[in-house]
Amino acid sequence: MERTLVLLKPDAIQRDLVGEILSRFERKGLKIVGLKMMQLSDELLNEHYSHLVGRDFFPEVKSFMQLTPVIALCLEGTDCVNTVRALCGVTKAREAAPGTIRGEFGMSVQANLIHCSDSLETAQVEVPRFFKAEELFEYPDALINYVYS
Ligand code: YYY
Ligand code: MG
Repeated sequence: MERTLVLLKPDAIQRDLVGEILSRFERKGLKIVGLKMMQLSDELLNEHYSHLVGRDFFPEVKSFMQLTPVIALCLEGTDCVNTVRALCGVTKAREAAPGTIRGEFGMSVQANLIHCSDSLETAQVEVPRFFKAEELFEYPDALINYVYS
């Protein structure tokens, strides 16, 4: 089973959308294996958004991500990385498909509610970047036969 990293960004927290977004992942059948609130440091953001360092909007993205703590989530499921990416919608929220998280709740590029890993390779770097091994859990999933059969 794959694992992927999700961050609920400061706009999701300020707009009281945490429960709504978590609930979407739960209802989809994805398993929460890690969950915590954290204030992101400059150092962590420089690593996490290393592909954006040098872009003119990077300082703004960084301060936006530090406006409040974020909620970090590790989700597990078959083909979980692509599934979560599809549930989130494209980066520019106002162009994201209806039904997706960004498509339903966002209008902005920067304030697009959520981060999720963009590939399996990225997820394998991002999950340990945000979660220590002891913060991730293995436990029986009572509904697994109903979700996947
Ligand atoms: O993976 P995703 O979040 O969909 O987009 P990225 O291209 O990795 O950019 C990360 C983050 O940066 C994006 O969610 C919003 C912000 N951003 C921005 O504010 N302005 C841009 N032109 C591009 C990205
Ligand atoms: Mg990205």
